[in-house]
Amino acid sequence: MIIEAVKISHLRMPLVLPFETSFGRITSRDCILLEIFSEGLTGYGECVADRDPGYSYETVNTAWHILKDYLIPAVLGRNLHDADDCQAMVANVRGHPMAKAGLEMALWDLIGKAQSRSLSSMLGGVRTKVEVGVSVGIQETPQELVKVVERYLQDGYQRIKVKIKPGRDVGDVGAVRAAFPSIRLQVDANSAYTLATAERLKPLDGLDLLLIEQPLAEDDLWDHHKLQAQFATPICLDESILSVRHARQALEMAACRIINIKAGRVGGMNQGAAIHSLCHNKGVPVWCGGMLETGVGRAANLALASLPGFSLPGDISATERYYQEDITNERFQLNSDSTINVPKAPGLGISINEKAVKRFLVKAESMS
Ligand code: SMG
Ligand code: MG
Repeated sequence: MIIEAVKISHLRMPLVLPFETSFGRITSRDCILLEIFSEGLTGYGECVADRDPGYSYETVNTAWHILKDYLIPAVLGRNLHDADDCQAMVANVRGHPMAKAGLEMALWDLIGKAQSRSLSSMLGGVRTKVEVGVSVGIQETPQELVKVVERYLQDGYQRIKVKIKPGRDVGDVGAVRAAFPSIRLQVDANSAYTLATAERLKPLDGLDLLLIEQPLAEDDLWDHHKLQAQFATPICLDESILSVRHARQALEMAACRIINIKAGRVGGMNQGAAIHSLCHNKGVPVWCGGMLETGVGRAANLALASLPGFSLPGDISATERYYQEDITNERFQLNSDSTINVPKAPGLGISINEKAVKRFLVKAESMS
């Protein structure tokens, strides 16, 4: 399909509740909505880079620059048959995986619409609904955290992830475990510890956690290897895994036993699916991470999580957990068994609420 035009829109959407991690607190979420136009069809994509470089070095502004000055010019007017073509055309740009993944997502949507196939079926998905959990930010006090967790359990979430940071770790997680002895529970430190300070996390090993996510720095596979050797609980890597190669090396050096897959972090669905296959072949569990996506990225995450090796619940919650008003007409609901349905319609299977896009718009630019 010849790419005739591409539009990028920087959006800022208020969150239902503030979200606090070890690197900061946000009350709204920025993203870039991509639209690519070909043969009378529009493909939508979401670039998940946030306003600040807290989770990764990419921000909505670096992604804007890379998309506008490099990635979009690389595909405009060219004939693309699939995501492999897209990946080949942007391969000269080093890094910036979130910018690349946003563009690739829009292409998947476009091609799915042209071929009348859902993203899930194009990727080789095997599930019509996927198990999900909720990621709970750091609260004022451990008691407040227990209350918030209780509310999510009442909503029907059967897996809880608690964000931790130095000083707000063992006490918080211990309080949640004491209140709910049998729930599926895991923690995420977003790189807030060193090998030395992670010593204090040792009591987590007694709390029957599914996993400890990204305790150490993102560029520190080796110390994760040393830490994993000290813990019975599996370490799961998120920020450290930016490619299939990183995933293979992390597994070879036993730096983790589980991998969180986010298409945005690894440069696209193609690489996300490839990391899934690598892990599936080795019997290593994977799950789908989240970046507080709008309905656009949420649809893509559900399709990715429908692949057979996604054996742990994803950070994919219902729309109402994040946004009162979303930019998709479709709202994703939690089923009573803590699952969300995988979209069936062609491409991402979503349609855009243009009024909402206008309301949240910071700036837009079209290129043809
Ligand atoms: O989408 O439910 C969601 C958020 C899940 O905790 C979540 N994401 O490190 O896994 C992670 C964080 C990254 C985003 S923090 C703003
Ligand atoms: Mg994480």
